Amino acid sequence: MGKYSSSNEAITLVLVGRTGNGKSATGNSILGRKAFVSKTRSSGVTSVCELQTTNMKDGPIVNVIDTPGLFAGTDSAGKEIVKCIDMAKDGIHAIILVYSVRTRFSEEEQATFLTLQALFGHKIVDYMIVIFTGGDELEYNEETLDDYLGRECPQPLKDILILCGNRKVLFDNRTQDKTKKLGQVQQLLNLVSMVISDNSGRPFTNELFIELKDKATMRDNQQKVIESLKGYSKEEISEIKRQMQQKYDEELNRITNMVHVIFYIF
Ligand SMILES: Nc1nc2c(ncn2[C@@H]2O[C@H](COP(=O)(O)OP(=O)(O)OP(=O)(O)O)[C@@H](O)[C@H]2O)c(=O)[nH]1
Ligand SMILES: [Mg+2]
Repeated sequence: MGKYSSSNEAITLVLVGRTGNGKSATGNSILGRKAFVSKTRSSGVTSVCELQTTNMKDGPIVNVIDTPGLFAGTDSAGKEIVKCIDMAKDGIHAIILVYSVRTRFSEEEQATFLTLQALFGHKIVDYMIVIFTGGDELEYNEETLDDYLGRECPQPLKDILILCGNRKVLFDNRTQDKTKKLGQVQQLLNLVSMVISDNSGRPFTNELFIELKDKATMRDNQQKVIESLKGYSKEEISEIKRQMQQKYDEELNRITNMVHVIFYIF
């Protein structure tokens, strides 16, 4: 297997998409185990971002961040996005847009894509890969992904695929066939590897990212300084710590509100 990133660090992938499209199921297929809860339900199953890690056989360490259906205009959307950025300590190597061949591409999904661009800038498309879930249904109908897209691809989805450099994979998250399971993950990893090399090994970052990371680093450094302070009582140290945490939380709230506002404009 090829080299994935310049320093062979872990690769971080984030799964985004409408609720019920199969983000958690796809995360489990990538990890090769049932790490995320995936269920048939009319309302959202995953409610908070979650990170799980696997060490691919003969391959890289892969972090997978599963997200809730962030873009349904929920109150917690801003908070979850900030949390997701915070979780991706070393940046995000690829963003996986999860669509399903079992449901029609919706206006909400188009809006989600535009929101991601508004929030993170146009360059974010260079990090995107599209996964279509429901490969079993297409197989049942003896169709390929290209057949499906040939008859069922509205213009906005066509545009998204073009912007994403046509990087797309069909996933069947229900299959028991080991070869098929490995094959689809390998196809994804090949695209991830391509994305990483096209981006010169640099994970995604932008001002919002940098600002958040700086704040977290500052807080961690401050905490270390306090712990090494001499001549203060336990109570005084804990009061200083509390004030610092409060300041950090206020900053985080400010950023979270900003993200939230952008979400509501769209
Ligand atoms: N037939 C079929 N069903 C799938 C596939 N992938 C996911 N599903 C089903 O779709 C339903 C929703 O899957 P989830 O993984 O929970 O979807 P999600 O996007 O994580 O949903 P939220 O957490 O609510 O945002 C479950 O019943 C899955 O079994 C697939 O490839 N084929
Ligand atoms: Mg889920």
